[in-house]
Amino acid sequence: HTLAPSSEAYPPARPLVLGFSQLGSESDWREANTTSIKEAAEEAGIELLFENAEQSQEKQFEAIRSFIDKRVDVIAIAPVVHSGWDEILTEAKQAGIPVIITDRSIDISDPSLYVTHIGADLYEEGVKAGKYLLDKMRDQEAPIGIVELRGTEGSSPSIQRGKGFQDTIKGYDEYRMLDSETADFTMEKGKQVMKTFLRKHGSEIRVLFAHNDDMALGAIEAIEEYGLRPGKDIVIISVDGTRKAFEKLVLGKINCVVECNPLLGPNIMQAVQELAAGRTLPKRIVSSESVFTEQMAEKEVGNRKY
Ligand code: GYE
Repeated sequence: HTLAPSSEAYPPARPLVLGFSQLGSESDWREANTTSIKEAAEEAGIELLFENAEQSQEKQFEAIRSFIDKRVDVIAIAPVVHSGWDEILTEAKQAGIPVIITDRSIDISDPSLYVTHIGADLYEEGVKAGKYLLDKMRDQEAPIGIVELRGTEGSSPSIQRGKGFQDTIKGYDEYRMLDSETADFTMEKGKQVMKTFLRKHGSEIRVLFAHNDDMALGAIEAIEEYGLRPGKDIVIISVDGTRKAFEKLVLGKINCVVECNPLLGPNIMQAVQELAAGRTLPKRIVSSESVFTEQMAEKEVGNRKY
């Protein structure tokens, strides 16, 4: 897709208009992502139409249709779930509006329905979590019971982090997945679901893999209320790398945080401008990320930007 650069002066005389469909505001990661997008748009002089879908794909469809009606220059979508995007993206394509997919990935039969996907390698994050676990528990006695707090059902971070983790530990017989439930990426549900895990499995639980920090923070409360020590009696691994999770890492209540960078605003605005200038973008733009353990936490906690 291009925005007909030859028939229009570049930079264009009017500001570019970006319609952004944000999936929700379920976590600290998401808040940081939204702030980054708003600030970067402002900085780049891009007019931003921003809609929050509160975790509803239906609401995302409505937002995207309103962007099409307003004939925005570019549409960007942080998609709540993995599937079901063919029809709405076809509508955008027919209207001649290029679509950027950001953060979560989508499962689509025709890849020409979007120009690029900007975001982290979510499968790799699950692999990193699994590798940390193998390392950490190397000399521990079997069986090692694991519980998993999954993200939003049908969302790509939940599917891919879960799969990356499973693929990494499979073949090691000492590990046993005791339970795996969705807690929708929120702190409140993380606490609630962890409570039921503890009620069902008690001290058999040696490891918690939480698909994001907010759920891990909720689970920590549940574990303490149950009378166990998070990070000691139960090893905790989570994903994102928010400041609040880092504070728990410093205290040894979380053992490992796999970083997922929400600060995608500048990348997205750059992509919008390049599309407007008629350039072709790479189909995939991956952000680079680290893994942090308790030992590294003290040094890093002051540097966290989200
Ligand atoms: O990990 C979680 C958020 O899609 C990668 O969504 C994102 C995830 C992030 O709610 O905290």
